[in-house]
This record gives sequence, C-alpha cells and structure tokens, in this order.
Amino acid sequence: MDPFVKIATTGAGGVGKSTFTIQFCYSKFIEEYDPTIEDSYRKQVEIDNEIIDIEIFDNYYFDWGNYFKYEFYKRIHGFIVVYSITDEYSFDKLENFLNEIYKYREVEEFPIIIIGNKNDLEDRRVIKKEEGEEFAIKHGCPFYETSAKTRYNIEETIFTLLREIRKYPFDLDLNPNPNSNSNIQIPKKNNSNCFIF
Ligand SMILES: Nc1nc2c(ncn2[C@@H]2O[C@H](COP(=O)(O)OP(=O)(O)OP(=O)(O)O)[C@@H](O)[C@H]2O)c(=O)[nH]1
Ligand SMILES: [Mg+2]
Repeated sequence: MDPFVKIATTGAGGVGKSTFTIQFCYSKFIEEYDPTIEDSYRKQVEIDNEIIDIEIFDNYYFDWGNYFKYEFYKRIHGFIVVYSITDEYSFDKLENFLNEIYKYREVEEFPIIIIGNKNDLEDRRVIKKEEGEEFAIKHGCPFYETSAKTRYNIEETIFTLLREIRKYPFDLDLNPNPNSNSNIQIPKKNNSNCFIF
C-alpha cells in the first residue's frame, strides 16, 4: 500500500482547523461552528511532479490520555498549528501547542507550519501579521496567514509543510505497539533513513 503522509492540526478552539481542512480537501467553506471531537480526511495531491496521499487528522488526540497521545504523535509527519488573527487567546496559546508537539514527539525540531487563519476578517484583526511572522521565526517554522473562507494560502500551507516533511530525517517506529488502538498506518523508509514520498 502506498504510504500516507500524516498531518495533524492543532491550536485553540474555534480558530478554523476543521474549516481549513475541509476547504483544502473539498474546496468548500463551512459557515457553522461545530466543535470537533476527532475527524480524519484523505486527499491526493501532486507536488513537484510526485503524487502524494495525505491523511489529515483534525483534533484527533484532543481528549486522549498521555499514552495514546504519545502513540499518536509519533506517527505524525507534520503539524499545522493554527491561531486566528481575530483571537488573541489563540495566539497566546501557540507556544503551549508547540511545546506539546516537542514533548510527545520527544524532539526539539519537527516539520511544523504556523498559520494565522481568518485573514479575510481584517476589520476584526487583533494580531498583526508581523507578530505572527516574528513568533514563527523565533521558533524556526514557516508561516502563512490564511483564510479558510476565501482559500487564501490554503494550498501553499500544505505544500510548504510537505516540503518540510520531505527534508526531515524521519526515524519512524515501524513496529507499532500491537495493543495500541490506533489504526494509523506506517509509511515506508528508504535506505538512507528518509521518508519516501
Ligand atoms: N471568516 C472566516 N471564518 C472562518 C475561517 N475559518 C473558520 N471560520 C469560522 O470559524 C468558526 C470555527 O471554525 P472551525 O473550523 O470549526 O474551528 P476549529 O478550530 O475546528 O474549532 P474546534 O473543532 O472547536 O477546535 C466556524 O464558524 C467557521 O465558519 C476563516 O478563514 N474566515
Ligand atoms: Mg474543529
């Protein structure tokens, strides 16, 4: 079976994680707010002349205990960390979400992209673009402002993250715990220990 590249969204509630994912996968904007328990979506994309199957996990680990969070995080190849430019709290919490990734992945660097979503709501903006950029530079992550409504920078976000994932020397756990209740499949490694798209 072809490997899936596994991407997870994270960030505060209501910032647009699901709307972003649905806009990317189905090119539609969902107006209603329906808090996510856990969802996953699949989409095939072509990038740099390669076909890649992506699986996006939206709020998947939200309510899981430590053990399952750890099991889940170590199978993910890249994270989209989201705040809303209209929500100061979501920006203030970014660091917590990043730290959680580093903690559960047990690494100090990882393919992560930070996005300031809802960029179409300029009149409600409370976080300047420069603040988002500064935060991302400080943490060594690429950054985009996006709109899950207008589709602004949605594909750019995913494609940039995929390129970050391709650069990362994955040392994946190829023997997942058989008792784990996670159905996440494990991608192949090539001989140089890199993940193959
Ligand atoms: N105008 C505008 N509204 C957005 C955008 N993204 C999301 N929304 C709206 O914001 C609300 C929350 O979006 P969700 O995608 O459900 O937020 P979430 O981050 O998945 O929230 P949780 O699942 O609770 O963590 C919905 O009403 C969306 O329509 C955007 O880019 N622009
Ligand atoms: Mg959601």
